[in-house]
Amino acid sequence: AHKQKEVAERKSLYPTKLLEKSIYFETQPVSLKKYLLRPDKTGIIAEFKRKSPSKGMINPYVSVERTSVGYMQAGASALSILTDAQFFGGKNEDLTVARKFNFCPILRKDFTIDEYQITEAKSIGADAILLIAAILSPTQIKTLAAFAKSLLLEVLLEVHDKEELDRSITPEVDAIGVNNRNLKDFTVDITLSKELSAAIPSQFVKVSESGISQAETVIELKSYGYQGFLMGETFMKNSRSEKACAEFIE
Ligand code: IGP
Repeated sequence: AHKQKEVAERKSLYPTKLLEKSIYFETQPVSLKKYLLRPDKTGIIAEFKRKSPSKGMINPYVSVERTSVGYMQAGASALSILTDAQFFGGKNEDLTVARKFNFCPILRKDFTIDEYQITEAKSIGADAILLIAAILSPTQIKTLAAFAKSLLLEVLLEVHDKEELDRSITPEVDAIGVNNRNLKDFTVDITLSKELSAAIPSQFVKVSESGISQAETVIELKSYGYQGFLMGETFMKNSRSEKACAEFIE
């Protein structure tokens, strides 16, 4: 609900017509899907987030420039940038900064509920957006994903269980993310990714999200068919997040 208000406010300040003047409507997007499938890459989508509802403040003074460049130098396949202010302490400018300093796919991590936010994602230089099955109807998912496609943005659809997966899956999305974090009690359990893997059709890139802190876990999830690994806290809780990422990948 806080999103609806926030989006309405931004819409009146920066109408769609204005956003469409951004140079990113003319530049070629970088494919998240392709990068995750490249065998020479780690598959790690390294996330930038200052705080979270489950952990509170993680790393308030961290530099998005240093962190994002460091993540990519460490060998990450892509970046995930939180732009939600209220729960994650993010802003659109974080993504714009990351965009200016990196050539790689960038996922705009936000609670997408409106087409306006997708135009906005494009205007700030994102290559992919997130749709969360738990907060959207199957029709909304289909419509928003088709709209993203029309702007050449890729879509990561996030699910938490088999029921969400079955009702939400649609050919307009590119990747399916299984979120190992339970949204009710914030516990994480990667067995969820293992259980759901077989239910995800092979034309979708499989991403395991949240609670990954061990290289062994990545190797194990790969054996279950996962190609993408979304990791935030493990890196961000270190004041030198990019160093933590480099050490993890080594
Ligand atoms: C990263 P972790 O446990 O490595 O910090 O998790 C990512 O999966 C998590 O931030 C996330 C998220 C989301 C954040 C998953 N889905 C939806 C905001 C909105």
